[in-house]
Amino acid sequence: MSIPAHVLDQLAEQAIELPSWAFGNSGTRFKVFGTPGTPRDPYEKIADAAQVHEHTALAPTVALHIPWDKVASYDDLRAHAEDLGVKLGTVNSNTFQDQSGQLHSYATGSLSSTDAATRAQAVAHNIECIDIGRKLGSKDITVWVGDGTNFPGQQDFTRSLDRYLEAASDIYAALPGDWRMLLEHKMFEPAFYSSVISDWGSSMLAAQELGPKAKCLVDLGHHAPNTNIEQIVARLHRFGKLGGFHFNDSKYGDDDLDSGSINPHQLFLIFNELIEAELNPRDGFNPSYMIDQSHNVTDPIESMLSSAETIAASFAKAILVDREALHAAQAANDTMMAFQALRRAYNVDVAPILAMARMEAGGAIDVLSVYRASKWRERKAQERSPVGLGAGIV
Ligand SMILES: [Mn+2]
Repeated sequence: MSIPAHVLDQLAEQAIELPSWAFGNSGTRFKVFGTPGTPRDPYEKIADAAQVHEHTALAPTVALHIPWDKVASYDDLRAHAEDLGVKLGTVNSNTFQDQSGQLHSYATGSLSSTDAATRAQAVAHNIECIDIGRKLGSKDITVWVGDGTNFPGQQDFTRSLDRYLEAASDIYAALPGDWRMLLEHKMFEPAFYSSVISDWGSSMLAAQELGPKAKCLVDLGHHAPNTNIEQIVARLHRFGKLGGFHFNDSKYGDDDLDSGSINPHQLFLIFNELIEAELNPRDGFNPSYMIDQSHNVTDPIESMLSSAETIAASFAKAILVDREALHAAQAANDTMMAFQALRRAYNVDVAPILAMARMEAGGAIDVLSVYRASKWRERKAQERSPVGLGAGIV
């Protein structure tokens, strides 16, 4: 089969960002199990992430989470990443946990707290993240708050949002000119009755109020089951507010499973909307593609290799959609042929195309086999002493 050159060109441009926090030990609220060779610090997390880029040629940047990834010298951390062939990307703030030594607890809220000093502390933390990001070469800060309630009447919906918006605008004011503030919504957890930024509507309204540098980040697992996420993507793009993704998958209500492992068709339909969006840019089109998933029963590097390949496959299939046929069928209200335009592309086995793209980019043809043959995990299990079991998944 001959592969159209434009398909390989577009695949070569795809870049997926990996989260540093996905390479550590992970688990559920019930138990975190240790695995041999787990990275002990941000340097080793970046080394593991660089393995994914080495084999897939698809993951050139690593997102950091502050304070988990705090180090003594950010210039040194940046040089370390670049020595390994990757760059540092988005910085993520954390006001959903209390850090040791902090003055005010986030137990009842952070940016939306009723306590002004707690809000100020959360704002200061986000501004510190921006300062760290400037040293790292970042251009985006992702802000997710766990703020919300467990009881009707616990807080006033409107006043909570007012407090959030006022605090978020203080963070926005500290953004460098070429930065973006990505607002991540999540329907529930840790709050189970209401969340302050619970859905794409709240996120978009907040982003519109904050200003043009505020965009919305879509974490696939942060919606009710069966939500039409591809339509949300189209809506956010229509109003110039699509900032990026956290890719993962979900069967019930989690945000932890590997990208495309449960519903690869949804991932394809999202990329189909992204291709349409790119053809019709509104206020720019520059979403970031990050993975945010939790690996409890696999080697995180292997899950990332597999997930990067799955995301690239969805993108490749979306590129292969005959857009002329699709648009003509839509204009003629020929429902079956419009559907078939998508179905034909979805049914293409793109594995050979992806292998060709990886080979041309210097990656491996069979990423998992090459990674296993490298014995990276076995070597790291020897080199790295076991770490204490942490937790914390956004
Ligand atoms: Mn996320």
